[in-house]
Amino acid sequence: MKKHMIILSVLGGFILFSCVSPPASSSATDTSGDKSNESQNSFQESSQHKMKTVVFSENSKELKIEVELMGLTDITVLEDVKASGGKAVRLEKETSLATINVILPSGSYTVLVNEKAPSPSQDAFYVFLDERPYRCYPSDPPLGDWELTKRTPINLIVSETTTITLSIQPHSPAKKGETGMLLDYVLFIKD
Ligand SMILES: [Ca+2]
Repeated sequence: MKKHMIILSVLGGFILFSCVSPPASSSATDTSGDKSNESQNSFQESSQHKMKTVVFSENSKELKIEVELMGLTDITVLEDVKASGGKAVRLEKETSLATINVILPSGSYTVLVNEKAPSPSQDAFYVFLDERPYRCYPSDPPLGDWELTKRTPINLIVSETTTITLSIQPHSPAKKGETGMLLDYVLFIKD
């Protein structure tokens, strides 16, 4: 009789355990589901951040991004003693592309590029802020030396901290630019 009780209570325990077990395991699944969502999100973030990211510090007045340190496709990096960091790049192919993510706190910004254009037919290129293209070029005719693209300042207003993708290409989908110019750095100035 005692044996039966033990067996019953063991069975009961087992049954109780089996009854409790499904919700327990399903709640465990839910939890792990949440966790896997979280890790998926952070994975998406980290895979997004495989592209280099720079941060415009809250208290800074400006951020200088060396073009040679951006993610580069079909671009040659050149030594240039007059360039910032001693290096610059040449946009030399139709497919040349430089990209980086920039985290900007709220504020209004002017964006300029330090450019050396050898001729008026090798001076216009595009800066994309996310998907939006801005045609940039230096003085006309270009100096043939380093100068900021002050003729084509890009004005940008950010209402809250935002990550934008900055990319540089010769052309925009709507209009052709040119190739053959040298680019040194992109300057974000907080207005
Ligand atoms: Ca540079």
